[in-house]
Amino acid sequence: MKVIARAAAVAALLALATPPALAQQPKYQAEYRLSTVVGPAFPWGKAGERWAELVRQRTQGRINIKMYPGASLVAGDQTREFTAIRQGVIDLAIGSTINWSPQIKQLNLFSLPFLMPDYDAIDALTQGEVGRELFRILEKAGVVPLAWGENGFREVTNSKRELRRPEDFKGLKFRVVGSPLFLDVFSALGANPTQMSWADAQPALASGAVDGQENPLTVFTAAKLHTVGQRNVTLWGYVADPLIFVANKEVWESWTKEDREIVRQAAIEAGRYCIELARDGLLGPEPAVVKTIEGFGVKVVRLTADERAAFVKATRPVYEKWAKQIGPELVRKAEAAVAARKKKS
Ligand code: X2X
Repeated sequence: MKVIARAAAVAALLALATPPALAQQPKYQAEYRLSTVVGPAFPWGKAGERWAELVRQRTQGRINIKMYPGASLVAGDQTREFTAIRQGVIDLAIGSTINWSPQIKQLNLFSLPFLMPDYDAIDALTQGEVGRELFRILEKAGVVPLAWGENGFREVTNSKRELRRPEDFKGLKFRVVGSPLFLDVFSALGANPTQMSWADAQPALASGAVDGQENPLTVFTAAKLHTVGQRNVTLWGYVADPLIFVANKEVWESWTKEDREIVRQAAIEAGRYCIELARDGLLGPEPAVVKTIEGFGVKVVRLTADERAAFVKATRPVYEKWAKQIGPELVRKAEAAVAARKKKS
């Protein structure tokens, strides 16, 4: 007994002799790779820069984030981004719900046509119980969700004609993003949709391989889509894609508690900044960004309530089909949150 007690005492002394700071000093990488689809000319990329900057300052450079726009860590294939985060090819990301929805089917929620009539509806989802549920789903999928940002309401544009009625879509070729839901929406309108990455979309528009596309107006202006033939814009606000800030789980766990808190808080602040930029010039009855686009000689179509209702009707079967895939309970919860939303804007 005595011997054992002495051995325990020696072990305790040895443990004390090891300086705790040295024993617990985590190994940090020289650089953490942050993936985004677009760069600093866009609210999304500006938010990435802000996140990196805040973290660098507040950790005194311990955590050095470098942004890789153009989804370049996955060779531009934005629909593979989520898998690459899980695998550790990407350390941090700010991703669109659309691009991650092939892996996380519930993220298709925001792409249900005409679910969200205004910005308050987006907020009611992301800032409420639905948003928390989606974060729990992401956690279960093995990543660490930190904050919400925003890409924005996606308006439809094309080089050929004004789009006022579902019939106007007939036969037009559209580039759509990589969730099959978008193929269904554009097919329901009688158009010919083709999935391609954002990197491929711009040359395809320039060459006329496709006639149109859909993206937020901040993307239209930053990417100068009027210079690749996009002469018509229809404000239909059919879907909006929030952005989500996440970290790879192992990377997250390699940081001290204090550093994790810094990274999370910086993501929340950069997320708010992103939302502010994404809505800047787009609020109110005659938004400044719309005026800017009209100034480029682009025809902007504003739908009447009846015209909008025709699009809601034409896309309703797609809504119903995808509500089943997303999960009827989550969709019902989202509809209730939208109906009960507080009006700010
Ligand atoms: O590819 C797009 O259309 C973009 C930039 O909006 C997204 O990544 C969803």
